[in-house]
Amino acid sequence: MNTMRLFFALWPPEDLSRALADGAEALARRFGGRPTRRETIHLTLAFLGEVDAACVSGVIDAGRRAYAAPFQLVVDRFGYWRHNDLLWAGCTEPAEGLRSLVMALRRQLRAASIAFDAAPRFVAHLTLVRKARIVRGEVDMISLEPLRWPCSGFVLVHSRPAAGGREYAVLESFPLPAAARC
Ligand code: 2AM
Repeated sequence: MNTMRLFFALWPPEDLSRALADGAEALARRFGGRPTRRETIHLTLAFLGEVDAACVSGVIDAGRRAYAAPFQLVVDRFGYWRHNDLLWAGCTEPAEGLRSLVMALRRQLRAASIAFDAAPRFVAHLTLVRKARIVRGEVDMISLEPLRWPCSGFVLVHSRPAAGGREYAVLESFPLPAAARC
């Protein structure tokens, strides 16, 4: 079977990804680990994993049916997961609009019988450094100047192996219509 590794994501505008990439490099200098490259910084909405290439059009249709209104995120904090040494940026106040979008996507994927990784508690995060080494509580001491992110669309991404890691290609973009009802 010919498969493609897919996920739905919010892709930050360049000014935001640049600020986050600068932050990632500074954090990696301080705590070690591998900073995320600017062009790959994103916020995953739903991770599908390996999908039969013949089913991709069904995935795109599910994305098109996932209606939600545009919203704004404020990226204003760092977080750290010890189980996978992942240092990330996220939001103190997760936007209701983001939750609605994730729920709408999950509904449409389930309705189309498309499998995805559905953690019971969705934690919105942008991975900044992998394999970082941080002492407990240390991450709460690092401040992040709030970054405002107006979100007016999301994307379906194809993750492919590449020299030195993975590369991401946007397969399809989905605008969030201003008149959408949640
Ligand atoms: P991460 O940054 O926390 O590793 C592409 O791999 C994207 O999908 C990443 O943002 C990754 O999150 C996310 N993702 C979610 N669940 C995943 C899984 N089970 N395996 C790999 N990536 C996953």
